[in-house]
Amino acid sequence: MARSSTGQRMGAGVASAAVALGVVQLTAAFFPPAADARTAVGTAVINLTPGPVKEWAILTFGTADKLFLSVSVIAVIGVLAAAAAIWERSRVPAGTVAFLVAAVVGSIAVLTRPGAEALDIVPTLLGAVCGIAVLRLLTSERIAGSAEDTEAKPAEATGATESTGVDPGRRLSLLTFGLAGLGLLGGVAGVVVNRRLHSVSGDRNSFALPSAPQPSPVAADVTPQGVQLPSFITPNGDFYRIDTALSVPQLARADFRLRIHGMVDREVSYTFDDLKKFEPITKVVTLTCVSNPVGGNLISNASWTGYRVSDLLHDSGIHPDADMVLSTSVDGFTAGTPVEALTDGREAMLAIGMNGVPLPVEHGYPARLVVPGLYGYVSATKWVVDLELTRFDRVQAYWTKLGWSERGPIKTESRIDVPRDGQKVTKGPVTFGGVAWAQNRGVKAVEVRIDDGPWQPAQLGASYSNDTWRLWSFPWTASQTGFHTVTARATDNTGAVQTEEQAPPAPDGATGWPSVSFEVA
Ligand SMILES: Nc1nc2c(c(=O)[nH]1)N[C@H]1C(S)=C(S)[C@@H](COP(=O)(O)O)O[C@H]1N2
Ligand SMILES: [Mo]
Repeated sequence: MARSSTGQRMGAGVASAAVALGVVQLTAAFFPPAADARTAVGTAVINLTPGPVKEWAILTFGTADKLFLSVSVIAVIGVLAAAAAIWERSRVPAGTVAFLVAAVVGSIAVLTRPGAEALDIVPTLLGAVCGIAVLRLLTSERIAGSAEDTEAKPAEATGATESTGVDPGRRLSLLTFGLAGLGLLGGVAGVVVNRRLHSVSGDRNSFALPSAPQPSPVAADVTPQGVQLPSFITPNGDFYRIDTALSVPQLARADFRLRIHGMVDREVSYTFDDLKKFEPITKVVTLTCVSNPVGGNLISNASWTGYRVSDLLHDSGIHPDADMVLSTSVDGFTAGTPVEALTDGREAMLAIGMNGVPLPVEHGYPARLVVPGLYGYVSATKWVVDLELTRFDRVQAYWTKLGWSERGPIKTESRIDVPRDGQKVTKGPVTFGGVAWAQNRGVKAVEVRIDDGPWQPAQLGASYSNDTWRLWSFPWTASQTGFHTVTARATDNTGAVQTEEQAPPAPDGATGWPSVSFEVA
């Protein structure tokens, strides 16, 4: 029986897990995307994570939520591998069994990916085999047992040191570190090779957007003077990003098909080239995430180029009792959008361009939905490949299954950007400001209150359209030193005033007045 120390055992476990993961990642690069067990397992973890925990992760980490997930999953795997290795014995091979269980779990995760085929589990199985081999090697009596001997006795007393120059304990550590390093290297190489082989950035670079009639130009007076606010149009690099995609789907234009089916008279499937027969349009629309807390920044505004969804649906003959379009992305995300919101005058789009360039890959290249007035989770499907006409009482989309509302109209909201919470303001004149939004209804007014004072009208930047946010400013004279608060509330064009009642993002969007404390000095 091997008698290596607990520390050596844990090292062996971590090294074998590293080799297994490295082998999986490297071989998966040469398989279709579904074979990427890292993405498959990560996605399964996301899918199985309870809604409130997901919400917490998005609130806490924002766009870094995926990094957090990856680090947590790797940490958990490391701890499990270390524990399993401690119990690995020749008669009770607990570590080996743990690897086999992991291989089964990984294979199931891979096979549940959209478009997965049986062969896609080959990298996972290969990784498990290599992991078991390394675990067996590092815990074998021949290697680990002799290392134990040298730890028990002074080095000079064992012949090993004299014959090889390296004592077996040291040799075991070197071997463990070396194999762990190789595993890590394999993993990194796998990610890099995968990106090289599957990246659509070349496809994107060679795509020239169709020229669409330009929307009305953004007038200078949409931006209030005297205060530093977010730019009316958000540059692509600053646009918020939220999705469940652990690795950004790489869908080339040539592989793109948009299938329209379900409760229709005629099923259709458009290739990317087929889309050219529709009239391109450009529209400025502010996108908002339902997970945006009061005062949060999961909201951005862009000029989108694409086609009217109503044009795409026009010839399919929608059955009158269909009330939902279930849109599905190439990686299996779904959103349920009222048919009405896609066919009424708001001009919901299949967008292919963002601020004058092809959609950035992380924002849905080659095509996504943009629906004015609805939160992203019920409308803005990126990498979209399927539109099914159906009914709200028949199917539930991704987030609705997790307890979020089946319909997600954007609520009338405002945000204070200046001052920042805790900011020091010098006595005298100062201008505060922020943004307000009520997409598809439009913002009519913003009011501001200092401490418990009366509500005063803010100055509004010009309204661009009902589908875009509105920037506002509030010139004020700070006279009393000390701590103060500023609170804001918006009114939309239906006359509805932003509610004071505080609600969390779940299930249908946060509410409450934004309030910021500052100090006059
Ligand atoms: N394929 C896919 N599309 C998706 C999502 C997703 O997880 N997967 N998330 C939606 C959500 S919740 C939001 S708020 C918007 C965000 O779009 P953006 O990342 O371009 O800002 O995308 C929507 N489209
Ligand atoms: Mo969202």
